[in-house]
Amino acid sequence: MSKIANVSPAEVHSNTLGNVRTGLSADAIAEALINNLHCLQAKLPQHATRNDWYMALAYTIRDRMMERYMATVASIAETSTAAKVVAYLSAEFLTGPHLGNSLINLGIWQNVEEALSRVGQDLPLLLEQEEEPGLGNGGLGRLAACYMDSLATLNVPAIGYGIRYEFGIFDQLIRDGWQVEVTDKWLRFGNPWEIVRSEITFDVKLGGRTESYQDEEGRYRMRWLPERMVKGVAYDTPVPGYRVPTTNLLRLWKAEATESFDFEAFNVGDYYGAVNEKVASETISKVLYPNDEPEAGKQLRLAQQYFFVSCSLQDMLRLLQMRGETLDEFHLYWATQLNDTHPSIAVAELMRLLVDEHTMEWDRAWTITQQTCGYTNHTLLAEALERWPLPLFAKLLPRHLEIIYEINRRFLDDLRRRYPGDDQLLGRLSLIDEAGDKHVRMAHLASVGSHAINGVAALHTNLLKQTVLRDFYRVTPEKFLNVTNGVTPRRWVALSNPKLSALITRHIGDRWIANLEDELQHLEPLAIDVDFQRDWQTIKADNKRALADLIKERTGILVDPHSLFDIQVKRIHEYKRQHLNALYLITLYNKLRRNCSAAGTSRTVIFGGKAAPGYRMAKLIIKLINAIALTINLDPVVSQRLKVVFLPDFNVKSSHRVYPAADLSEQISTAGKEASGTGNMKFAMNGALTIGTLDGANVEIRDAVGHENFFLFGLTAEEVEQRRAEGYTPHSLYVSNPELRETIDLIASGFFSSGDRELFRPLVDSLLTRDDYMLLADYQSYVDCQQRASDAYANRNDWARMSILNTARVGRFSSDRSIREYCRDIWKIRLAASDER
Ligand code: 26Q
Repeated sequence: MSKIANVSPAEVHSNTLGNVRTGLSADAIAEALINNLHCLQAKLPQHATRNDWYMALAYTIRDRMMERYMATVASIAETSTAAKVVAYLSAEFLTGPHLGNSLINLGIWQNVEEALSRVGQDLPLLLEQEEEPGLGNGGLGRLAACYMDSLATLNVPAIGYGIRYEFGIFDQLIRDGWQVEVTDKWLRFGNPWEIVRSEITFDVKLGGRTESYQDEEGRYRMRWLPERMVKGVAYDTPVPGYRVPTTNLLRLWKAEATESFDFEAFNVGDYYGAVNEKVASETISKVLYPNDEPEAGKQLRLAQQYFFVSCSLQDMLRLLQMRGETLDEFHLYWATQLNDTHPSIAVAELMRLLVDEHTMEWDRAWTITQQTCGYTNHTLLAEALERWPLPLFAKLLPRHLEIIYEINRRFLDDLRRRYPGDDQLLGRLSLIDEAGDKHVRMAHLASVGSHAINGVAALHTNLLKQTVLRDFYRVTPEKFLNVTNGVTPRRWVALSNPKLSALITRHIGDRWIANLEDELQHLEPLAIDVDFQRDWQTIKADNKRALADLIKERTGILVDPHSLFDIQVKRIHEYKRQHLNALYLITLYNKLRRNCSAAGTSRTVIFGGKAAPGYRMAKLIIKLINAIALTINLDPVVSQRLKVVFLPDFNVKSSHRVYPAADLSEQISTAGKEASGTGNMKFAMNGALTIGTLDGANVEIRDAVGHENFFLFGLTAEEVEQRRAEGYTPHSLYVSNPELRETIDLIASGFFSSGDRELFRPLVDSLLTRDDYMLLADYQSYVDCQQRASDAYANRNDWARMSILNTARVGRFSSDRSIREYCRDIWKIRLAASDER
């Protein structure tokens, strides 16, 4: 044992680390920067590149999180603290860049700015240098990141478990108006935020078969004889709470080859083959699937899910044992949240670990599994519910399939007793879909294996109970509850909108950052204060200029910061109806071509978002938007009043510039299709007014901000269903509405495609023959509503008042509120008195 082992952390801190590693003054930080530049980047200041400075700064900041991080980790692994720990299981964590957020949460922004200026560096340039970890597709992954921030801020000990993808979501280029995907090499220059835990590794079995045997005590048992094994290695990223002691961790697993298995058992004498095996093992954590809906039958995707779930549960068992608790206590120690069905194999894996590997009796293991797991559903789209073909499942996870059969047998037996003779009900609830090719229904596995099932907005939860999980609601209504999503005000206001933050703080103090729900409403009286309105408008104008600069840089398009900034940023999907926005643009274009009076509202309409690489229609929508943009922006008359921009590569980093610059937020999904939406909240927090349907969290946002401060249009979810039931015929709407007909005809004529009538035909045909997402049914109502928005914008002071009210009234959409609800209703975690509201 080295001598240091007996030294208390405080002594280590003062004796060996000293000020250079922990000091928060500008002096200490400046010294640390030079020190890190020297020791870690091997550079003298005069030779350092911008990236060298960025790395030196990142390590300097990371150093300053270590003490709290180690204390939190110790508290998770030690007996002394009795607190329950949250394990947030998610295949995606879309954290975005870490540097700025860390400075905000640690409260050292100004000192760092000062330190940098002493060494001749500029913070904004270094913030720009960070390559963001794009380890998620969109809403679901970003929600996980917001929840990690709130968990730490509320001092709830938590580990986010996921996958350390080597390649995150692709970078999007736009070439000739089309999306082109480029691999995201985010680890190219190293990742200063992570700490590799080479000693924390777990083996994960794959494939092969099972066999029964009798153990020493004569019990009949099963064992799994896998075909291959991979090893998961833990990579930890500290997650500091906002100005609190708690610094949680994001623990992401990287797949590597297991030395023993690949190199000794099978490949003796076959060096080349052994290396190939190694490569094959590592593919598991190689790349994030770029679809925001499941793709059928991709074995590697199932392997990814099982890989990270198995490592995570093994780690949780290890930590439980370190704490000296018995396995019987698992659910008292861990609250495990399943972020959609992607980690739902956890239900079968926990059963396998407890029963097969730790000889626990089935019933006991089942109680523990149900007590620990909670399942969050994020979709109502039937086609987006995860199902795995039985043969594929059996091949990769033979033991889990047996366990699922056993879970199912017991579940159905129980139902048979409760609902005698209702075989249809049993068939609908079964974990196995027997219609046609057999499938495992992952939402059913997650629902049966959890004590709580939640939707992500009030409407969504209600629809869940009536549609995709209707039968589960019938048999276990007590499991269902709603937790409306939220977003973290640290990243989405304090970090990305510093000027607005300063203004708010000047008037109501800075407590809003950690207590949005109670504090932000104090802005309300200021909504009619003309001086405040003026300051508010000035800041919005500044933010719009900053976005205009980004647009210029990325696209070459010049936009007018005085125009109404009308923004739709989100994944490109037919249900989100970016093409309804496009139809409106063409309509407006036609109107302006006929009569472009100087009066009236000028608009800049901005789109951003990625399409799944295999989603043909979504990619065609991007092409259409760019084609319309080209025509309009080149029209010498119309372009005075209207500009259209497709901002390429929308991601967390660019979104920091987008939300603060919006006047109007487009939330126009077909009612009943968007589970919640979270961009809607980010926009409103930054003072944008929403034009939207009664879908997802829009409903609650509208109730919060006041109906008069929200531009509502379109059918309700109920009306959508009714229209469909009546037999919806989009073509008759096309025939009866001349403005709509002119709009669609212009696309079909080849006007936006150099005369090519074929290019956009799939889009036009889809609208006229099926129109699955009912754009045409909502078209007129949308166009009229846009007109109301334009008219309202003409009165700038009134608009400013509404904008302020939007911000002031959306405090409840803080992820702190969501996490409080998860703690209270699902995880049964009591917050410290000081963290209660
Ligand atoms: C599943 C299996 C195979 C391949 C991919 C997937 C996959 C990956 C990502 C399926 C779905 C997703 C992402 C879904 C998502 O982001 N949903 C959004 O979640 C938000 C947070 O709750 C909601 O606000 C949005 O309404 C919802 O669309």
